[in-house]
Amino acid sequence: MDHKTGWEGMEPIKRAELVDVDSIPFLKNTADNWQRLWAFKARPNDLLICTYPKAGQLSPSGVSGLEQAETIPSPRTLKSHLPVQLLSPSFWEQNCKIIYVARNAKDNAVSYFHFYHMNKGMPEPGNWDEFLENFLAGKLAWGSWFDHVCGWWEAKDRHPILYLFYEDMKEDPAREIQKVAQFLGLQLPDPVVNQIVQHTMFENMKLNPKTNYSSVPSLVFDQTVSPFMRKGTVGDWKEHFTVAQSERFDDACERLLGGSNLIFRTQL
Ligand code: PPS
Repeated sequence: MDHKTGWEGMEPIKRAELVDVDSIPFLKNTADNWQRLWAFKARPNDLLICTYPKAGQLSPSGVSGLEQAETIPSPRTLKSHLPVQLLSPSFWEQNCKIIYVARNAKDNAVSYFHFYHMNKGMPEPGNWDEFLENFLAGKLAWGSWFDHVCGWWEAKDRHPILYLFYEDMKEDPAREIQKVAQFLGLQLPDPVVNQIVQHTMFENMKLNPKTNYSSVPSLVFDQTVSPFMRKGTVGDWKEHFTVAQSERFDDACERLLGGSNLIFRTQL
């Protein structure tokens, strides 16, 4: 069978530059499409899954890409990395349900660094130390992790937002799936929950071509550099951070998250 992927004859791609929208750095493509993104029409029964990049959206079936999103039938599951203040107002007007997933800064930064390397459409990552400085300064694509997790945390008191943590999902996936079900007004029998747990296990998603991004050509995602489904653990940061880097992150977390009651676990 002759499968067309749409990637045939593709030229090597150039690493993107970052362009600010409202002082937040975005990939140039996203910034160029800003008017359309902002004007995006949500539907009341849309479910939106939001994360800072590499927090484990666990939802590769969610749609990214404006054209696709506009044409698919309801009820839609959409995903976004937008900081809360830049989400299209239509989602608030339609009172859409939103699930936010946050991951601790250290593991998130490690994952993002590997992704910057393997995704040839991202800007140059620089070395590990430079990358961490950019992470702390909010100079990576999609802006500051701190502002992102805090902004959505505050928004959850005003909107139907279920705020979940990657670490909780790893600790007890069935419990977190039940939280999602309850939020969506669904009653899931235990066998169904167990099936979801199986399907969403890191090891199974890594093998599943629908979730491991193996269909994306290596000119874009070079999975020999780092697989998209890389490690899927809590605490991998210990393999990458020096003591000094770890202390710098701890200080930043205390300073920038201190005012909220937002608490992250960096190990289980
Ligand atoms: S993206 O590109 O922002 O949409 O990436 P995202 O899927 O949000 O995050 C990728 C990281 O999440 C890990 N991941 C998982 N961990 C545990 N279980 C499951 N099922 C799972 N699916 C994705 C993925 O491995 C990336 O983290 P790292 O630490 O790099 O492994």
